[in-house]
Amino acid sequence: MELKNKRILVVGMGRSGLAAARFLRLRGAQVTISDARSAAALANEIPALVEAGIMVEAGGHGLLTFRRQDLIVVSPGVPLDTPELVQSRAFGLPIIGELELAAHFLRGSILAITGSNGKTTTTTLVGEILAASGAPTHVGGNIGVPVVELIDVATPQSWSVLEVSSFQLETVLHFHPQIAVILNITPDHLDRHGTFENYALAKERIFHAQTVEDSLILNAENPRAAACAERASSTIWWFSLIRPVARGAWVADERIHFRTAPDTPIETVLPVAEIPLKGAHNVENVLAAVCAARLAGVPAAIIAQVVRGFRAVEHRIEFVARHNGVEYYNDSKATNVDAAAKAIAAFPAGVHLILGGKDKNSTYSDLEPLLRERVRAVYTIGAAAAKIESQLRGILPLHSCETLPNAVAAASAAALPGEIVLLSPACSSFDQFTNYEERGRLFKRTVHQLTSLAAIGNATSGALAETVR
Ligand code: UMA
Repeated sequence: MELKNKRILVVGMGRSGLAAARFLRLRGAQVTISDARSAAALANEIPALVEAGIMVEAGGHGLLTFRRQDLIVVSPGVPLDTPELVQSRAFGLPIIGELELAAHFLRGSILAITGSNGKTTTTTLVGEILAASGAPTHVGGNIGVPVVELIDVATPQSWSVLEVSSFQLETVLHFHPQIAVILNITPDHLDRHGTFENYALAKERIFHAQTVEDSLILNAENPRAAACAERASSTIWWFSLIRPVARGAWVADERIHFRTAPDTPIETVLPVAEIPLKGAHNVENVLAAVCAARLAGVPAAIIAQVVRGFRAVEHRIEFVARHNGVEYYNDSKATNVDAAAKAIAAFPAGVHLILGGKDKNSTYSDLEPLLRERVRAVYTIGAAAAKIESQLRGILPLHSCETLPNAVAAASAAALPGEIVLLSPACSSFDQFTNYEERGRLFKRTVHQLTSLAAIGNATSGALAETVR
């Protein structure tokens, strides 16, 4: 792809757009970057962009700005039906995302992971396994490091382990992973994709450029992910939590096994009990990682060693504190109903659950069986609170808390020793926070403040008791 002197518009001045604009400018393109946010809101970004010779449009997207271009690079969070993009498409302008841009320049092998849930944990784990095997490894994508930033560090020998989202996949054409993983496809982002099928079709673009030489790893127990086998030209590998697979990884006799074909010897990788992560969904993530890493040539012993030492990624059922016998878990990354269901299922009973945020056209009543079985009460926050409460009324006690600190305080006051306070909101964070990380950090801070205040309270009353004596 020739970039020199090309007029290229980057839409969105977030992590992805800023990285794309800098990359394009360094390759000699005439770059404009446009963002809906005001110049004041972008005051930290604009001076460096101007200094680098990038033209900046802030406070909205001008139709003319979109007309005078050879190529448009759109950030993942910008919907493709944004009017300016619809118009540009009508004029025949090519519109791609940063992942597709990077795909033209990234050297070495690509191992890409998508799915509605588990992407970040699996990507991090696979990255750690490959690195432990001695392979030059770089991790990026939706996990937070724009893929264009890997272009300069990737070599023909290296692996780029990429977390890829439906938003990023929507615009790919040349993106060609040698190993692709679809962990699961369950409803998410319906506000953006409109229908579940559209969302699933965006996910399917992960194998669009694959051939029989490439591997596609699918979850045998997730119907929509498994259905991809019929639709891909790739060589299919499976993983299953409940039954042996012809080729791939599965659980039997409480242990993880792997084989390359039905008639090849079975390798036993490690006992399930040695996986230090909560929940059956995390066993699925490990199965996918085992399969991907074996296909990338890593011996089973190294995989087992890294899995044993792996800790929960921040904001994914992350243990925060134990106080008065109550355990607090931060699962802020659970931005859809299925992710929250998986987190609830990781605890047998006694859960005080904080739900809410920005709704994504989700159905919260899908949680009913799990709520009845394991959850004592729900504490709602954010813009989706009224919808959640209307769908869950009569199932269990509901407390409208509006804000996260209120919810933590209410849940902590109600929880008994042996019970759990879990933030697993089933919504995105954008109504009250910049992102799910900020929401998770506030949860942790609030829990720590609460527990340290209680500790100070205890110490003070202890000192008082001594004085009285
Ligand atoms: N913007 C516009 N016009 C619009 C919409 C947005 O100008 O119509 C601007 C916003 O004002 C903002 C910028 O676009 O300045 C934000 O762009 P973005 O939403 O694409 O966010 P980035 O900071 O570029 O981060 C993106 C991914 N964000 C999304 O997909 C929403 C990050 O994934 C990713 O880590 C990063 O690129 C690097 O690859 C986050 C995410 O929430 C974690 N992903 C979703 C998820 O996991 O569910 C898919």
